[in-house]
Amino acid sequence: MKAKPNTRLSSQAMAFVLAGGRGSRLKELTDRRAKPAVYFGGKTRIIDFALSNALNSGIRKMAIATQYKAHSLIRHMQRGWGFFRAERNEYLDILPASQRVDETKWYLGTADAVTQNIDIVDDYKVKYVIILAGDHIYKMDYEIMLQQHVSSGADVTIGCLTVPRMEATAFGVMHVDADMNITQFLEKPADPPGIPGDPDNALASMGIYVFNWDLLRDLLIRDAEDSNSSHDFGNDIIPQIVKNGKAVAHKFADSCVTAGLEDEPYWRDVGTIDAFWQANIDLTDFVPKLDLYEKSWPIWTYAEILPPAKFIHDTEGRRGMAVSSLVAGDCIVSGSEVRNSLLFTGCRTHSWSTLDHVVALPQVCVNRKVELKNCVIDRGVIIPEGLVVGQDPEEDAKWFRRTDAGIVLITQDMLDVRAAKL
Ligand code: ADQ
Ligand code: ADP
Repeated sequence: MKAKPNTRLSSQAMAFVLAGGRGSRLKELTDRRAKPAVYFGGKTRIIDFALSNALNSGIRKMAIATQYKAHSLIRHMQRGWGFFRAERNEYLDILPASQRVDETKWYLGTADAVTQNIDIVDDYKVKYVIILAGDHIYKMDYEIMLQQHVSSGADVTIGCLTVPRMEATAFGVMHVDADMNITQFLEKPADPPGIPGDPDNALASMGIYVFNWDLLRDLLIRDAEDSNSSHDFGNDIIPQIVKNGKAVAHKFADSCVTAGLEDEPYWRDVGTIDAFWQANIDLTDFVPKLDLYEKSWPIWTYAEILPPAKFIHDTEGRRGMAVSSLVAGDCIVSGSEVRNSLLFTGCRTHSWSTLDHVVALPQVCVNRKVELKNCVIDRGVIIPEGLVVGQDPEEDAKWFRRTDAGIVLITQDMLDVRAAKL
């Protein structure tokens, strides 16, 4: 009997992940690392979501274009994603902007990041390319989007979701007909058009695109020769296809993986301090909208083999406890109270301290008699004894970055400046 061929389209597709943007609205969290390398959810980094989606969808060929502050991202990829094997026809290439094509050019725009690596994509010998952003939190089965792309005969299929109209200024916004053909596409419009019949919402591009490689290759070569182009998908390539070809919208709701806890499709651009804090804190909900514990769609990451988290009474019998919180491995909570918070790997909290709605990135040390509320603390920060944050907005803003919503970002540099001035 003849074996059946693999009919999953993902076996003929590669994921090209764009991870080169700056993510400047995350302020000091992206001073030294690119946004996709920012930690999220207690153990993972933001890029793990797009890569795990690709892996879980059956894609075994991936390329990641990096540029801005790429060191911690590259290190993470090497440590956590090095299990792809060429002998199994699996590839994962990290593509830093390395001036391979032209010694004067970094990646100019998102499309240029692909153009500069055309020869590498050619070598993958795939029929479809799915372009992803490396900086969003969501679970999605790309195979379903690939199936729609092939059955509709589109030149490009664009992942889309519904967002409140006034938030759509940060997105590509589209109009579609009854068959989901995109009839209009506006990149980051100042006054986004609403959905007909639903004027308070807009249909926004997720920055996820499926192309047949042959077609995309031709478009990129033509775009590279166009001196008026900014060589960007959202600004140049997509509007051009909408005008001259067939662009089709794919509804995220059709392919999102919700784990059955909530029906609402979950997608977050954790691009600001407030959004980053909120999406992390949301994980402490009794029924979180994003379920990290669901086994059918695991989020893979690099994790060191470390001892378990430990909760101890201090020498005077003060309880070390955490409630409604996520506490990663190698944390020690000693004589302190942690509530509605996330402690990433390797944190320490000491006696008489309280943490309330705090996101502490790896290796944060909270010394004694500290009170922290509504904070994000960068990796490796040592919080000095007696520090109180979250009670006096003026004092918080004097030393730290306090957002309008009252979330306080604390970095070691800020604490060092404070220590030098006090
Ligand atoms: P933005 O998110 O503003 O809009 P952009 O800044 O181009 O798009 O970033 C997209 C992705 O590409 C990010 O992951 C970023 O890190 C990466 N990137 C940016 N510049 C790069 C470069 N030169 N080289 C390599 N990688 C780079 C896009 C679309 C919108 C859509 C939103 C959805 O243009 O239409 O609505 O994504 O978030
Ligand atoms: P991550 O926490 O994302 O793994 P790190 O914070 O360790 O990454 O570092 C990110 C990048 O910044 C690395 O290239 C590292 O060498 C550099 N770096 C870390 N701390 C400092 C510092 N105090 N001054 C300058 N560069 C630093």
